Amino acid sequence: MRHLLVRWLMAAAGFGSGGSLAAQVALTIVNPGFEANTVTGPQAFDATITPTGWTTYDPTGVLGRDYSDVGVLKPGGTSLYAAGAPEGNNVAIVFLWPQTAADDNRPVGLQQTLAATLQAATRYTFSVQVGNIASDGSPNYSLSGFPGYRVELLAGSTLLAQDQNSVAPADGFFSPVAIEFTTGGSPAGQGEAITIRLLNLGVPNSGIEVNFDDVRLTATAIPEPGAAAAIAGLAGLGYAWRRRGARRRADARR
Ligand SMILES: [Ca+2]
Repeated sequence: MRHLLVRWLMAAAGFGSGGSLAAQVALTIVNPGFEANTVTGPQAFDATITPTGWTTYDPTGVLGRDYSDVGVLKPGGTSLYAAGAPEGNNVAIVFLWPQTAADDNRPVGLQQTLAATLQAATRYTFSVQVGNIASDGSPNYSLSGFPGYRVELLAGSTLLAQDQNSVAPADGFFSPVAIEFTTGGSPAGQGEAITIRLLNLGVPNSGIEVNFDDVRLTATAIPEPGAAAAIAGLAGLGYAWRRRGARRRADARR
């Protein structure tokens, strides 16, 4: 009886029959770990690939000039990342070189617009691994240092949340980044498609390449305070009914 009552109340409050009060849902990201493309050949990377499911973000036209490009890296067995990829075999590349003064401090990277749209009263958790590639000893360019990163969460053209350089991975390592963002009752961008951006900031004289892997976004519906209180109250009522029924059965056995 109690379960039926709670289920009915949750349905009435808009949580779906039998649904969880605050179920976390993983929103679909195409190719979230950059495993969809195969890196072949003698080198560990392919800078001719735009990872499947992703498009370039390059508002100032930096990519394609000189060697600046995006691609896919398979670091296993190299000294670039001695521990390999954080997820699967591959990671994404955003490589900006050479950096002329005209290219400095221009964010460039990858973005993906999801099928999911921004919902009211929902907590979003966006996480990604950010990598600082180790030097490969090339005399022509140096991968040492780190040009800075920013990851952004948008709905339509509304910037919801971002993380810029909150972690500083050492050369040859990835660091996890997570952003939490909770919408109110009628958020800006509500109903618009969610976009994720992964950017190399192109800070001059401080490294060339940023790598990304294991991109995730989850959504958790936050119950309206009134609905949650009603459910808690009626669940308590159901409990009381069950207790009363148990007492009656106990009395009957006497
Ligand atoms: Ca991967």
